[in-house]
Order: sequence, then structure tokens, then C-alpha cells
Amino acid sequence: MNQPLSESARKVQAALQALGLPCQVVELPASTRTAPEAAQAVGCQVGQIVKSLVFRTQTSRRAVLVLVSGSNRVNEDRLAEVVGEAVVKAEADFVREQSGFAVGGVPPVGHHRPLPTYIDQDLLQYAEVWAAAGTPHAVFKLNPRELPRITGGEVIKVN
Ligand code: 5CA
Repeated sequence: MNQPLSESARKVQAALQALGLPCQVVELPASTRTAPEAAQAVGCQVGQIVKSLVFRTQTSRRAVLVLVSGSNRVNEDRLAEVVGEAVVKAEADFVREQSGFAVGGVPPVGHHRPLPTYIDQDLLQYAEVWAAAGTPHAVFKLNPRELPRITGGEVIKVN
């Protein structure tokens, strides 16, 4: 566990540092690719895992990032109302192109271009949550109250 971080995880660690968040990215031997796997790997509730889901607006093809509690599903009609346009779940190559990270490791910060972000209000009930840090084995723990500040995101009801 004291191995140097992979390049993608280092990018996220650097972004957190630049945002003034003293969080330590950890790379685990176990998979953290999905919310249940991540919860198992770190020993928390699935709801405490931050899923960083990329959506694409249907006509203008813009990326929208939604940070979702691991136990919730996004209601796309509700999201469309907030965004002002129909949205679809992004394809894997669009996710990588827009965020700079592959599905399964998309972090809430550190993307190679800024992504408009929405935050699931249910994440705020927890004292701490875990988010992906660039790879399907890398995560970091934070107070969910930091999420609006570090992402510039708006807290919404997603489901
Ligand atoms: N590392 C974990 C949590 S810390 C993680 O990244 N979870 S996640 O939920 O944010 O990312 C997995 C999500 O990627 C899935 O919920 C799904 O929405 C999306 N996904 C999985 N496969 C694909 C695919 N082929 N194309 C686009 N999105 C996908």
C-alpha cells in the first residue's frame, strides 16, 4: 500500500492538494470499480460511496457530472429539468474524452476540463464519504460538505 501512486491517481492527489483538501489518495489491492466493490474494499456503507457519473446532453452534447450516493439511481427526467435539456448516460469514450479518466475511476475533481457538476443531496447525511481517485483501485475519503466547494457543484435531489 506504500507503493507510489499510479499516474491517474497522482493527478487526483495533485488536484486535491491544489484545492486545499488534505486528503490522501489510497490505491487498494481490491477493486473499487463499482460502488459495492468500493464499499467492500474500504468497509463503509454503499451509500457512502460517491459515484461520479457522466451524462451527455442530448442535443448540445455537453458533459454533465453527477456525484451520486452509491445507493441511489439518477432519475434522468429530473436531471433533465435541472440541466434544461434531455440527458443520456454517457458512452465510455465520451467519459474519457471529457474527464480524462476511464469509467470505474472517474473522480469528482481533477478532470482535464471543468465539468458542470451536480451533487446528490443524500451524500450530505454522512460524516464521511469515499470517492474514486482516477483508477478502479484508487479512492479518497472526504467530508461530503467539501463537495460543493471543491467542484463548484449544485446540491440537488437526483432520484
Ligand atoms: N470507483 C467507483 C466508485 S468509488 C466508481 O467509479 N463507481 S461509478 O459508479 O462512478 O462508476 C461506475 C459507473 O460507470 C457505473 O455506474 C456506470 O454508470 C458507468 N459505466 C459502467 N460501464 C460503462 C460503460 N461501458 N460506458 C459508460 N459508462 C459505464
